Amino acid sequence: MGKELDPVRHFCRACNGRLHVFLDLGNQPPSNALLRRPDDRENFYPLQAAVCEDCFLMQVNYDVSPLELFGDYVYFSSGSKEWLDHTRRYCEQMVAHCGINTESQIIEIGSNDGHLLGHFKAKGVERVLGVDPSYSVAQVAIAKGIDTMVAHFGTPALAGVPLADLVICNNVMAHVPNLNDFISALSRILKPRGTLTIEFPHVVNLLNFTQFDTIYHEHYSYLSLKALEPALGRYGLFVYDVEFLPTHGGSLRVFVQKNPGGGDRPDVRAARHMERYLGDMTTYRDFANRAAKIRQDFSAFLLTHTVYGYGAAAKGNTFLNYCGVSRRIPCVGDVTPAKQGKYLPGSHIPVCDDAALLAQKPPYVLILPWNWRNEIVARLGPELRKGGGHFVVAIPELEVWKA
Ligand code: DWN
Ligand code: ZN
Repeated sequence: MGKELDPVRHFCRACNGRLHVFLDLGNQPPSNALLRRPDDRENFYPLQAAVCEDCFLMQVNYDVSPLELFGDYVYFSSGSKEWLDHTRRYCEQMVAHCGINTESQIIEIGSNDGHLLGHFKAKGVERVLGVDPSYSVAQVAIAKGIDTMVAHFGTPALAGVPLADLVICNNVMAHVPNLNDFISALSRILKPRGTLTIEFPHVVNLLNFTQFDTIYHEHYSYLSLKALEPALGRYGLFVYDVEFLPTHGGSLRVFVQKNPGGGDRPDVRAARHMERYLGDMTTYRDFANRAAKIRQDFSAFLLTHTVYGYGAAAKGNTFLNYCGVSRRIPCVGDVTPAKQGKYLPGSHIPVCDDAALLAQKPPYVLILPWNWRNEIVARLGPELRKGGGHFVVAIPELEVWKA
């Protein structure tokens, strides 16, 4: 028998340092792989969080193939009104900040359904290009007239990609197994005076607010300035500013250029200060203990209450599968047509639309995407209130309130 390759990663994807595993979420299916039928069988893979002992990049230590994860993607980033507002504001800001004009070339990596590039097009910027590996979401962008390349971005996929004045990487870098190749490709498409912005959920918030549910195979890395700066620097890219954003539980937007000049801006220093405990292993141990407590509290609550779910988010599946929830939750409501009528991976809970959920007069509705809590409360609250229903969130700790 030939020697099998060990699929578990022991060394850091960024710097090759040794990995230290601190949280085991069990064997889990890819969290966006919704099932078409309740008796379909999904693939399960180990889901463990680890941190590099050298550069302190947090990452999963088992890489599921991106082809399996992103081929037929069901996450459409225009599913939330708040997010649409967020991308509109970003467009306004970048037009002013980078002097974007009708001659500028803009490239967005992980362009999903193209709504962000649509904002630039509406301002008369014609040279916009999206790159996304998922055919299902790219088709929506193309139908809207957004030029989109269906490809996994990286150095092998650069043929025909122009040089850009602005390269946008919003919530995409975490989804890349080969971080160094990805950053090298970013550097190659950025004009010498171009700007690159990278937006990502800040790992400091993940750790401080016990957002363990955002750990899933799709997210190969959990980013910080501490881990990102050396990785960017290897390819001649330098951070010159950061911005703190409330999105996805607290994100960082990092501004990068090849030759920024000038000293560190105050927010860069503030971000580094926030990250001062990332090199301390007790940070990770305490986080893992709090995740276990959340599981314990929610499991006890579920035993004594009739709970429905809302928001078939990827993070919801990590949570439900870590808690070992199965059909005890009768259904989960979600506005995304591509998710409705399907079944959650692992738990096999059916996904329905808002009306079908509310028709059941749910006494308790667990909001799985806690990051959209306000928007969801506004959407469901009035109807839920009529039946005396309650909302529940489990993260950062169990909270129950009357609708
Ligand atoms: O990195 C990623 C990010 C940014 O988003 C991806 N890997 C996948 C995705 O993560 P997620 O699935 O946890 O994202 P959301 O945006 O928290 O998911 C929200 C879900 O809830 C969507 O399926 C849409 C749904 N929703 C709804 O049904 N009604 C959302 C809102 C606000 C609503 O009112
Ligand atoms: Zn490392």
